[in-house]
Amino acid sequence: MNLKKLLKGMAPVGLLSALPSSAFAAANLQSDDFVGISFWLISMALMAATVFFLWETQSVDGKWKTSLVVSGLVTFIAAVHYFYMRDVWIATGETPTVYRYIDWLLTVPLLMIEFFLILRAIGAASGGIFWRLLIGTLVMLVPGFLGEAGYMDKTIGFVIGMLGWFYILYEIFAGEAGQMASEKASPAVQSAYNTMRWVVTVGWAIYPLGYVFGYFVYVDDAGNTTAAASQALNIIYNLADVVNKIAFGLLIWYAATSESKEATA
Ligand SMILES: *C/C=C(C)/C=C/C=C(C)/C=C/C1=C(C)CCCC1(C)C
Repeated sequence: MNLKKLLKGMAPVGLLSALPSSAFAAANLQSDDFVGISFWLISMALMAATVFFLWETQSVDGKWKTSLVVSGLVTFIAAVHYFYMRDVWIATGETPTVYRYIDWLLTVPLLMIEFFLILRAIGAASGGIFWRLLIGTLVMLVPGFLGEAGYMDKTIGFVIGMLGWFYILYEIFAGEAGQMASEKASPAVQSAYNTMRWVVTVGWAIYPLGYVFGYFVYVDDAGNTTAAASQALNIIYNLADVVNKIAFGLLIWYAATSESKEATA
């Protein structure tokens, strides 16, 4: 590897090494705080995943490079938010709703770009698909935030958010996006597209599950949520991020490397 390449590879590493100083530990992590431990573990995993995805752009073919960069941006943005969320949780024991939704508001549209890139690799994806997916995203996330933050009835926010998600599912299974995918494409692109549908259906379903446990299941007789509610909410959202940000990126990486290997073999 030549020096220029090495320096290019080192840039993200340098950037990432500055990250931990942006979030000082406000309090000590307790050994029985499993939600706090999950925040800690996942913040590190997101950082490592970022370095990995950006580094690996060097060993895949052209059209996959952008996909891997987008995966790296998703894990990078999430890593920064996890530092802050981790601190809020450890210092106050409260759910870091605002940081969580700012993270989603940035990373979910990036995942939509990722889906769009896969679609474009399949055929001529129209810009309209991207905008429709983006609108679905906003209809899903904004009412979710309003519900969780207490600006809107929790049930209404949830129901509208579910409709946004169903619309996205409709678009990728039956809409223009869904129809395009059944046309000819390389096996690696086909498998990336199937992975994507699978992730949006099963992987994303974990989030509304977290909302249900956080606001509807662990409720006392007076109708207030209990301590178990915020623990369940955060641990479920955290696990969902491992699946939908790190594992999803790895699946894209797998499709990219298998196709790139085939091309050079
Ligand atoms: C990296 C972050 C991701 C992929 C976040 C995804 C978030 C969702 C799929 C959220 C979905 C929700 C509903 C479907 C109903 C309303 C409540 C939400 C916002 C949790």
